[in-house]
Amino acid sequence: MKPQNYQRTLAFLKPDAVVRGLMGEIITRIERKALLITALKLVQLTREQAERLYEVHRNKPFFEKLVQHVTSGPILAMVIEGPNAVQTVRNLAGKTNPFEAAPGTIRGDYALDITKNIIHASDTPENAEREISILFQPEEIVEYAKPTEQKFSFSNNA
Ligand code: 3AN
Repeated sequence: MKPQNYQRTLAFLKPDAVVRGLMGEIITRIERKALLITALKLVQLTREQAERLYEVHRNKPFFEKLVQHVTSGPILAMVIEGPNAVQTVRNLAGKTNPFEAAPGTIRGDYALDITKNIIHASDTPENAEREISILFQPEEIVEYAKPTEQKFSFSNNA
């Protein structure tokens, strides 16, 4: 049975991560955390998709640089599920600024540039649904469970 706090979130590896060959490394971290990847694909974002994804930052000075970066090459988009998936994936990602991101986090370990900071991860369940709908058709998301999750329920489902 799925715990009460079961969520899904949207994450994508930015082009810097893809071209540096870090996809496997980062997918491994997500899998090791026992999260469930229920959709995964390489996408060449259009400018329109990128602008929609980063809608809230439209008036920020870094917006154009950010859109240019995420459309500069493929991204690896994924839907990730699990208990508190939104916060859990953001914890794995680490702080936005790579100089503040703790060692052991994805950004803390692999990034030196705030634009090319390896990974995007939704910040709320509502934004996750909005962002998922920009990148995935419902039929691209697969419903399945790991054998361990079928047998045991999570104990911390407060
Ligand atoms: P996060 O990705 O950690 O949720 P947001 O949503 O504040 O951070 O920002 C979205 C993206 O915009 C970040 N991943 C980063 O690449 C870029 N960004 C955020 N703040 C800045 C900044 N002060 N200067 C340059 N780029 C920024």
